Order: sequence, then C-alpha cells, then structure tokens
Amino acid sequence: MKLDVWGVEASPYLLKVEALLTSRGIEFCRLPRDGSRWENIVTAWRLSRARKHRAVQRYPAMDALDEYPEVPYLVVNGKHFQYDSSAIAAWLDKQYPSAEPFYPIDPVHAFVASLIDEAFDEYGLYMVHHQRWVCSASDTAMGEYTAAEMGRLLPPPFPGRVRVDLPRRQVRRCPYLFSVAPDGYRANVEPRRVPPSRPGFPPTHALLEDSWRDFLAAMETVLAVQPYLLGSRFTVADASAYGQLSMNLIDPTTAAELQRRAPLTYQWLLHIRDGEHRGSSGKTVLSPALQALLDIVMKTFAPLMLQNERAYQRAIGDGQSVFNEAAFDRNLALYHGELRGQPFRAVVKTFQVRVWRDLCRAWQQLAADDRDALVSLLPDAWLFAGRPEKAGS
Ligand SMILES: N[C@@H](CCC(=O)N[C@@H](CS)C(=O)NCC(=O)O)C(=O)O
Repeated sequence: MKLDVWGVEASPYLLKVEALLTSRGIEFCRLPRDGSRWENIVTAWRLSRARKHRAVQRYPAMDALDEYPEVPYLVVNGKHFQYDSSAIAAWLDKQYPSAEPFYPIDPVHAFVASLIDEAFDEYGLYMVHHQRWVCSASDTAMGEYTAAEMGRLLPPPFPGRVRVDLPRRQVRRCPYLFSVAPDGYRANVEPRRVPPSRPGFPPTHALLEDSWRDFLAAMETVLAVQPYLLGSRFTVADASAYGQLSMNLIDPTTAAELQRRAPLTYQWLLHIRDGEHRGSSGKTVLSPALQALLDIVMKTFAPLMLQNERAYQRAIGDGQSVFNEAAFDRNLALYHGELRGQPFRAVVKTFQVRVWRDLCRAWQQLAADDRDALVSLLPDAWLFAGRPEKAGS
C-alpha cells in the first residue's frame, strides 16, 4: 500500500499525521510539496471529485456532524482519501497492527490519550492560530511557506496571490477560531492583517494567551520526567500536541517565546519534527506529572465542548440548520459562554459536537472502576456524564 499526505506545513493536522506515519516507520511523500506538477494536478482533481461525491472516508465511519476540511488528507494508493487526523491514527492502528498502538490498549490510558488528542485538536488550534496571526502577526512565514508549496500545483501568478491573500483570509477568520481582539486593537501590520474585533463579541486575546502559557507549563512538567505524554512511547496524544505546538515553529516571535518559556517542549518538538520518535516503545503509564496537563484540559477544552453541545441542542430546538463557518459568517447559531471566568461568544460547531459525543460515549463505556480511577485525575469529570450542572465555571 502506498501512502501519501495532502497538505501544507502551515496545517497543524498535517504535521500531526506526518508524525504518526514517521513514528510507524511508514514512508510517504507530502503533496503538493514533494510531488511533480502532474502528480499534484491528478491528485488535486481526484480529491476534489472524491469530496464532491462524499467518497472521502473517515475511519471507522462517516458522521453527518463532520465537515471535510481543506487539508489534510491521507492519500491511499494515489486515489483513495481519508480524513480527520485522529481517525487516521485509528486507521493506521488497524492497517499496521502493532503491539504498541497509537491508541493505548489499556482503556483508561486510551481515554486519556483521546482526551489530550482532542483537546489539542479543538482548543489547542485556537491557541496556536492566535499565536500565529496575533502574536507573530508581523513575522509569520505562513504565507511564504504555503505559496512555495502551492507553487508545485498552481502556475504563476497564483502562488503570489496565495502569499498575500491567504494570510489576510486567516486573519479575517480569527474570531471564528475564537480569537477576538478588543475594540480599537492596533498592530504594526497592513490594515488587512490587523486581528479583528467583532461587535457583540467579548475579547479573548488574554484568555488564549494565558491558556497557551498554561499548556506549555504543563508540557514542561511532563517532559521533565518522561519522553512522551503517556510514558516512554509516542501515542496519538503526542501526535496532536506536536502537530499544534510545532505549527508555530515557522512563526518567529512565537517560536522564540516558546523556546524561552518551555525549552524542553521546544526541543521535544524538534525531536519529533526530525523523526527521532520513530520506533519509540514501552508501556503507557499515567504519571503524576501529567496532572497539570489534565487540569488545564479540563478547565478549557472540556467546558467549551459541553457549552457547544448545549448550544447545539438549543439551536436544533429553534429549527436552526446552518452551523460552523457558514453560520458564523451570517451571524447564525451563535451562543454566549464562559471559560475560565471570561465571557466569550462563539458559533456552534457540529464537528465539535461529534468530538464531544465520542468522548462522552467512551467515558460511558469504561468500567465503573476505571471511571472512578479517572475521577481523581480529571477535575470536573462529571462533564462527561452530561449532568446538568453549571458549565464553564
Ligand atoms: N478534524 C480535522 C481538522 C482539519 C482542519 O481543521 N483543517 C483546517 C486546516 S489546518 C481546515 O481545513 N480549515 C478550513 C479552512 O481553512 O478553510 C483533522 O483532525 O484532520
């Protein structure tokens, strides 16, 4: 079987999928960067046709709550496509059976691995997107990287447009990705690169910056005592933490701050980027050093997902049928919430409903003893049981 990835350096999920493949010693090419123009054109055409016919698969099954992303995709034998980085990890575990799977065999460890994986995918993304377009606004190299990669697919003058237009688009999308500037926010960049505020939306810059610092401090605590989040071997939790945090390695201001604040994490990101995690092995463990990471996950990701789920229920009850970015752009399916004592306003995201339901289902499927063991590690574990207590406090 021939595996390739379709995506760009700027995508944290692409970096995650690459780290998974490398960890298993699977050879692959990154398209379009490493493909010939012809191979890239054929793959782009096949992918767009597969997306149109809903033939892109998510392992083990598609879910109506999911949306196809722009990137990344796993390309199987040049013509079949898989999406969703977490599902790809599960698919790799099935296709390339290993005694040391990305999803640990121990159900408690597997639950924690999924929780960390999804926390980085859904909340970590907001922190690192904010780092790129707000904290590294004046020096991110995202536009240059993506233009160079897309230049392997598109002829001039399109890559030049990508370099200029894509950063503007990503800055415009900051509020959709939870980063809302205070009114009158200024930055030393061209007007279309100034991170936007949005009427009626409380500012969230401080919330996202505090969260990023807390996640990094928690990573440092774990990496001071062990090589990976669940012990001596690389799991889906590491893949996701790596994907999100290493996205900022091409954002000089953030990369320098990351190295200063979290030197162990910075070295760890380079170690995985350079493929040195390949073949890591050993039993998974839940070490006490993981506590700070679990605490911050339960203070940010979990209450956000619960509030999104509840807003989804209300919106469905009101007859709403448009969600995600399409709704955000039309001021539909919005809700007010609170995270770490800070108010926010967001749009209902159906793919996050799916993520949260999967986690809650996994929680329910744990044996009662296993759940009890986790309750002492996960503050507010009741959130997974969906009891009607107050969320976001
Ligand atoms: N759940 C997906 C998420 C992928 C994703 O969100 N990709 C981003 C780019 S990194 C995307 O396509 N965003 C929509 C866009 O840019 O239009 C995964 O884990 O692979």
